[in-house]
Amino acid sequence: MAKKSLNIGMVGYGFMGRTHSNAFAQAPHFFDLGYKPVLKTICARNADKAKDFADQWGYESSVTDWRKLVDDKSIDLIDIASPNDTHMEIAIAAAQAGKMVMCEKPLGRNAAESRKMVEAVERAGVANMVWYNYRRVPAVTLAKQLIDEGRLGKIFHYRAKFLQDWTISKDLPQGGQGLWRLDVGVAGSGVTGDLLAHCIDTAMWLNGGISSVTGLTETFIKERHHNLTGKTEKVGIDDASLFLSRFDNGSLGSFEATRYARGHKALYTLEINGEHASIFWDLHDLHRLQYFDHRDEGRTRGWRSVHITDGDHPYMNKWWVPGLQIGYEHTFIHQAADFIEGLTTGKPAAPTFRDALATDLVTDAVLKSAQTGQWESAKG
Ligand code: 4PW
Repeated sequence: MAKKSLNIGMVGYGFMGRTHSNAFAQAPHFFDLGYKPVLKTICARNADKAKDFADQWGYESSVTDWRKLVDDKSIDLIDIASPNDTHMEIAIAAAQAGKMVMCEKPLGRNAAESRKMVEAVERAGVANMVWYNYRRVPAVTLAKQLIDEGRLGKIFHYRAKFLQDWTISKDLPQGGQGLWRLDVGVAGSGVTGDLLAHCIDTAMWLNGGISSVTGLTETFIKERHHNLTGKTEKVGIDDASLFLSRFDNGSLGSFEATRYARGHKALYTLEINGEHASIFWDLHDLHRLQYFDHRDEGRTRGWRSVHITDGDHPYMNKWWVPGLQIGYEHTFIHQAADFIEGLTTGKPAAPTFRDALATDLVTDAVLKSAQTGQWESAKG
């Protein structure tokens, strides 16, 4: 039987525009979905590039003004993969037009923007989701299952890092295509919103809410050439951000993100230590979950390196034969599939805009604490 179409209007054709387009294109090939995603229209400011992107990815048409997507009655879902300063306006307009909305992380440039976006989608009653993709690495999803089953027992520590090194050169400009992440007006913050937000989203999903934080940020390069103004401008983003936290369940968190860790390109690691067991995961080795269980028989007790490639591991029965691996792009495919499944079951897939607001409340608190030098509430 022909499936009902889910017509997608995508905003943005950069790195994330590609990951999202690929996700919607691939999801129906591997997942049995109640709706057929259709790449209807791509929106980007440059008409030629938007047209090329449409041809390359199979979009039916391209436009240069996102309002055309909002006004287009045939579009069901608007997916926002454009820079952070565009998220709020597009999401609110899309929701008011009755469209479903998906948005790249972070939801807003700050929690105040995110709150308005939450209000808009909830008032309109439209399905919504934020692309915190790392939840859907099968090893991370397995970690969630093990924690929810109580295998770790009471949790004492949560530790996460996201390390990169791509902004160390002082000659790297800020602003414009590909470099908007260095422009505070566009991005909202530096590594706090860009990298720590991922760590916080995963942490709260695995270990519950964060109640308070104390943070420390630094901007190592104070001035950079700005591509849009043509002048040397003060840098407003945080280059590195670290914080300690208290979770609602009494456990302690430590988090670090930087773009100044020479040699690391995207090293996202997390470790959780519980009363009975510990878990360690590393994005560079994403199909492995390191697991230690104190209750194992003494002579063979030790860290197990679990290879997450079997059919009984999360998502893996959708892919190849046991032993074969999947990668980064699959996390987005899983997310697209889960979103569509949520439409069918009526049980919305997480993280919703409201979930992502909770993350932005934590990042706001980290930035505030870095200014005040005090512990700050992470609940808004
Ligand atoms: O969202 C993040 C990006 O802004 C990504 O997960 C990694 O860090 C890769 O690029 C940046």
